[in-house]
Amino acid sequence: MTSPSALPVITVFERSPDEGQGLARDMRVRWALEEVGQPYVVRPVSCAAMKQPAYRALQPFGQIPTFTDGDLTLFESGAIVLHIARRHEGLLAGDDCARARAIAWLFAARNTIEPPIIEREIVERGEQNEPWFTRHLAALDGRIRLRLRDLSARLGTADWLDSTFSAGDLMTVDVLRRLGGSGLLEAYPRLVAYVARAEARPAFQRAFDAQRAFFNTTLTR
Ligand code: GTB
Repeated sequence: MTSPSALPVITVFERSPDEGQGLARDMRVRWALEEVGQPYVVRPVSCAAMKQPAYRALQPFGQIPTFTDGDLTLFESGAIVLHIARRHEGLLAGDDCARARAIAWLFAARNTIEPPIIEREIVERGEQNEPWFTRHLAALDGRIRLRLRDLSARLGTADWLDSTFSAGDLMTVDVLRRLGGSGLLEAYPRLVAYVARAEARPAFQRAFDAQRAFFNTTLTR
C-alpha cells in the first residue's frame, strides 16, 4: 500500500498485544518523528499479513515497524530512529563528537541493555511451566540489574546521558520502559526519574497518545 500523501509511512500492529501501553517497537519510531516534528502516516498490519511475501519485501523477518519515505524503505527500529535523527534537527545535537556519542548510546540501548530485557519477556511468557523457570528468571534479573546499575552510575545526577536529550536517550528510555511491572527499575531511583523525565516530554506524550488512540479505535472495529 502506498501513502496517499508525501508523508513517511510506518507500519504498526493492527492490534497491538500491549493494549496501547506503547511497548511495541513502533513507539520509538513515533516518538522520534514527534521529537523532530515530522508528521507521519500509520499503516496497520495484521499478524497474518506480516508473514506474507509482500510485507517481507519490506521487512524480511515479518515484523513491525517499517518506515517508508519516498523511495526509501527501512526496517529495524534502531536504524529507523537513527535515519530520522540524521535527517532532521533535534536528536543528534552538537558537534561530530557529541553526535557520535549519542549514536553510541543508541547502539548501547539496543545491543547491551535491551537483550536481557527481551529475553526476560520471552521467558516470562513462554517458560512459566518449565521446571527451570524460577532459576532462569533470576539469572536474567541478575544480568538486567548489572546493566541498570552501570547505567545509573553513568547517568549520575545528570538529566540525560550526554548533555542534551538525544536519540540515545530516546532509545534507552524506550528500552527501560519495557521493564514496567517487573519491579527491577524501582531499585534505581535515578533511572526511574530519567524515564519519567523523558516520558514528560511533549513529543513522547503525543506519540504515546497517538498509539493509544489507535489501539482504542481497533477495539471498536
Ligand atoms: N529488531 C526489530 C526492530 O527493532 O525493529 C524487532 C522488531 C520486533 O520485535 N517487532 C515485533 C513484531 O513484529 C513487535 S515489537 N512481532 C511480531 C512477530 O515477530 O511475528 C515487540 C513487542 C511485541 C509485543 C509487546 N507487548 O505486547 O508488550 C511488546 C513488544
